[in-house]
Amino acid sequence: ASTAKHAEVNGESLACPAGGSCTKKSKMESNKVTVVLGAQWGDEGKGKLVDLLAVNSDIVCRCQVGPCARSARIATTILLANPPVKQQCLHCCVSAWRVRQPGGNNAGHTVVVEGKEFDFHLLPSGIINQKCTSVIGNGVVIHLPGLFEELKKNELKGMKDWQGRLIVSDRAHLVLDLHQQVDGLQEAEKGKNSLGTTKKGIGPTYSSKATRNGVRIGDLLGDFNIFEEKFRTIAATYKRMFPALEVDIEAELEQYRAYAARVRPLVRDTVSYLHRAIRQGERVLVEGANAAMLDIDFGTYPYVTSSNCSIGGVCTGLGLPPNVIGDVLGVVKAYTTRVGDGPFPTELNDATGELLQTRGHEIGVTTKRVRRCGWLDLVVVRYTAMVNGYTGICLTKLDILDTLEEIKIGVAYKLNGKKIDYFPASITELSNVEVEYMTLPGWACNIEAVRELSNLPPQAQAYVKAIEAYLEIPVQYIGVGQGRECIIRLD
Ligand code: 2SA
Ligand code: GDP
Ligand code: MG
Repeated sequence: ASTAKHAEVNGESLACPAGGSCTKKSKMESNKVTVVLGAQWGDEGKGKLVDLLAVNSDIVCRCQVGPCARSARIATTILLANPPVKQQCLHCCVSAWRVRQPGGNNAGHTVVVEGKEFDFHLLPSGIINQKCTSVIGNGVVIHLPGLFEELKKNELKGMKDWQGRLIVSDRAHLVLDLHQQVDGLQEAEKGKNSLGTTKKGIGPTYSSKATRNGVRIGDLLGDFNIFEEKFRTIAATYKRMFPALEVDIEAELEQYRAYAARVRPLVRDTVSYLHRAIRQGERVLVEGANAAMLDIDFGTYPYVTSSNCSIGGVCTGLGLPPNVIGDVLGVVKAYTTRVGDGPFPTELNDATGELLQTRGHEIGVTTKRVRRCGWLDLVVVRYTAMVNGYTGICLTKLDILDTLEEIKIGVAYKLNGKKIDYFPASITELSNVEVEYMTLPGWACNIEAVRELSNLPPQAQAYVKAIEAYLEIPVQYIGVGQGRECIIRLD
């Protein structure tokens, strides 16, 4: 009888809006979304975990990423934009002030299935699972030639029946070829201060978005005259800034007419699609791109990408409210890598760094650049855990450490001889920190075939436990090899 008092909208019960003692949840709130995020500088092995979790998912989404919904900083922003309102629960009559929450192809994720390697840049890694629908959300910037190329390439490798299983947001912004050229020109202009971008046009496209000059998929599918006008404006603006820019406007527009027809069947409003799916009980998985240390707000700015690749980006990049987010899995490589420029406190410019690079095949999926390698830096992971609120950790590539006699983990930073209790925002400070390490013995044997934690050598178990103890977050998965099957699951 008590639950009957709950408000109902479209037959859906609402949770106690005042945070009272009612336990009844809305259908949205009771079906939580699982999120996979990179906890370091990217390439932690998110694609492999997503592929694994996709087996129990109906929908896999790419969001590209916005500020952390759980941080005080965002709470303040939300508060200013949305003054609290007093709400009373229709059931328990408790009243309370509540805040209404508002709601690229640079990344490369590799998935190895039965020895075949698939690499995804724009497509969610879950696309190889034929039971899954893949969603490219509004927060992603899309280079249409790249998208169709990626579909074709993976189709040739055996990816099947993607038509009807791929949905693209009409709000996603387009990366134009000229954005990619501008990316290269900007990097060249910066000379020795270049950022080491992928030159995929990510920064210039997000710039167009932020200055409200961008073109969205919806523009392409609407009145082509308006799209054309917007296109010409972007081209003219960038041409003024970079006279060396070469754009054949007429040819580009012709090309986009053709892409409009190709992409049209895939496009819809992904916000209402996802909300309907969640209410209907479909299991949604979100695959974060890049990683928290490349986040434009929380990463090593300016050596970052141009979007928010932390938890907040899941909300802004898909139109999902924070209260539907359930598990947040932080993917942590058992050592650290970084591609591109910028500070890297635990970097190893020695034989051990080379060993990690070669054993780990640390080469960029998108640009084929050699990734810089170093020891696991838990100061970094603890910081990104604050931002992302990981409920669990997936530790990857533990097998790459198999041959080491001893292994170090960065556990604290010192500046001017004093330990610091914050993660430096300043690049100069971060470049000057002295890292304090914990040293653990290696296990010196092959762990690729291990599937139970208890069968790992004691030294490897100790390594995992040390990470868990430091972060105070459970390690739920351990990657011991590249293949889909090479994983230890911990309950
Ligand atoms: P951008 O192109 O403007 O986003 O580059 C800005 C910085 O972000 C880094 N970045 C990446 N770091 C790791 N992995 C990425 N994806 C590819 C991969 C990278 C590749 O999976 O290996 O193939 O080189 C990625 N994308 C961007 C970039 O290095 C800059 O530091
Ligand atoms: P992502 O961007 O986070 O998806 O990672 P990438 O695909 O760019 O890079 C991770 C690489 O490590 C890929 O080649 C994966 O196939 C590989 N990988 C993932 N997990 C493991 C693991 O546990 N062991 C080994 N040896 N390779 C792994
Ligand atoms: Mg990658």
